[in-house]
Amino acid sequence: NFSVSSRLSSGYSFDLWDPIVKLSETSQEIKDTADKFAREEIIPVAAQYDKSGEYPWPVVKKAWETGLLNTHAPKDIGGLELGAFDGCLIAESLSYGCSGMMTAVESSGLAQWPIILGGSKTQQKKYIGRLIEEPLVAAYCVTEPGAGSDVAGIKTKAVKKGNEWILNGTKMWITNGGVANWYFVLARTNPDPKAPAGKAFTGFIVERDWPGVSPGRKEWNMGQRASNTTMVTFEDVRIPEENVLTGEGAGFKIAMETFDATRPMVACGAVGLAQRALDEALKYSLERHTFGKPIAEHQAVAFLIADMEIAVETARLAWMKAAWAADKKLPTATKLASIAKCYAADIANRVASDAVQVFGGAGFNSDYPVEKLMRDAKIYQIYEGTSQIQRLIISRHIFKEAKA
Ligand code: CS8
Ligand code: FAD
Repeated sequence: NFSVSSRLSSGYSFDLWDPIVKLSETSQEIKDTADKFAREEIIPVAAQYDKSGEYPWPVVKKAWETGLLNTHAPKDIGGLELGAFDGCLIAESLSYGCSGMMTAVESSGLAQWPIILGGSKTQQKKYIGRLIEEPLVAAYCVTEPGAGSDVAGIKTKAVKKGNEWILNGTKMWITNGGVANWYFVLARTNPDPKAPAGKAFTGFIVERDWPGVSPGRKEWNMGQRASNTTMVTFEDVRIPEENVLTGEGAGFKIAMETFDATRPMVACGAVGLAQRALDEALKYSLERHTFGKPIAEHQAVAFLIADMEIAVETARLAWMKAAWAADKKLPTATKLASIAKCYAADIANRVASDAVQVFGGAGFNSDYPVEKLMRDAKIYQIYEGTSQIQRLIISRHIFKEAKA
């Protein structure tokens, strides 16, 4: 019962931006492929996966065959080495189809970024190469039951014994936790509580099949139910030295740098969802009649839709600037990523809620598409750093710039 929006089928976005942003031929091709995938492979099954909560393996496998997975993998290990901008084009389209499926796909990308940024060629070939060769996914394990926003507060620890590290701890809310082939895991390796965060943590690559690795049950979340969220427990897991990223103590910075590339991705996911909510509301407003005319002709409804359009356009510009800064490795990339993520998350929530309003009673019902969009939107203000944490990062940067 998801309808294909006329704006998606007619190329809903980039034509409007031509005076500002002319996509390269390759980027346009990437976007067209992702749009087609969303239209043909995701939209028809999104409601079904939302209801069942099953992991959408057939869709993930098809996305892998189509080349929409692992797109940031370096060229010398067989990847496309797409930058953040092109990755965002894909994520926005996938999220337009279903943000839960986008999260399932892009979380595997999130797990690969620490290895792209801090991994050796051998590690990249072995672990990212595996994902290129087979339709498998990975997961990024930082958050714990006791610490999410405060990454430096995590308790999972790894202790060196000979040529190995022994890992113990529990990670929580891990996307792809139950379906991943391997995990990026951040653990404390310096027990001294006074050690600075930038030196106290180490990043490891941990295989799902190693003894002591146990994913928990799938969590039943408010929205994005096609994605898989679980606890993952590590009990005396033996990690060979060759699976350490960069070196002892480098983990916190790798984990943070990763977000510079992936927060624009989360922002564009929120924009894809908001665009979908807007398109659905627009269509409904032209069809539904009250007081003898389409509700679109009531100014209160028309202005609601105008505000949605303003919101989507501006949030899209925010992710574009952030992704561009990430690709250019500009010093402002971290701040811009947080601005885009924070702004787009708030926009997605407002637009989805307004779309429900445009639908009236039907908006509150799961036979119509906007109820799912409203449930799916909430997580954008929470994962990859809450909206409060984005404001914390932005304010820290502003004051640092002011004092410089
Ligand atoms: O704790 C940090 C933070 O970012 N918290 C939020 C946590 C978060 O975002 N978690 C997300 C988990 S993953 C997830 O949710 C996936 S959802 C599914 C995927 C969906 C895909 C579509 C903080 C609050 C920003 C910082 O914490 P502090 O403890 O205050 O540390 P700092 O003093 O700021 O920094 C310590 C050192 O690290 C360096 N640093 C910080 N940020 C960066 C970046 N790049 C490089 N290095 C960084 N961005 C900092 O410079 C410090 O190093 P020094 O050498 O000491 O100067
Ligand atoms: P807390 O840190 O306990 O925060 C609780 C509240 O306090 C929030 O409103 C927060 O904004 C506020 N708060 C905390 N500190 C401050 C402060 N200093 N100033 C102002 N307000 C503050 N993590 C991963 O590592 N990998 C994943 O793949 C992953 N996927 C996720 C998928 C889902 C569906 C969910 C729900 C979470 C996922 N997470 C993942 C975890 C996610 O990143 C955290 O939930 C998030 O960072 C917040 O941490 P928390 O839940 O511990 O909240």
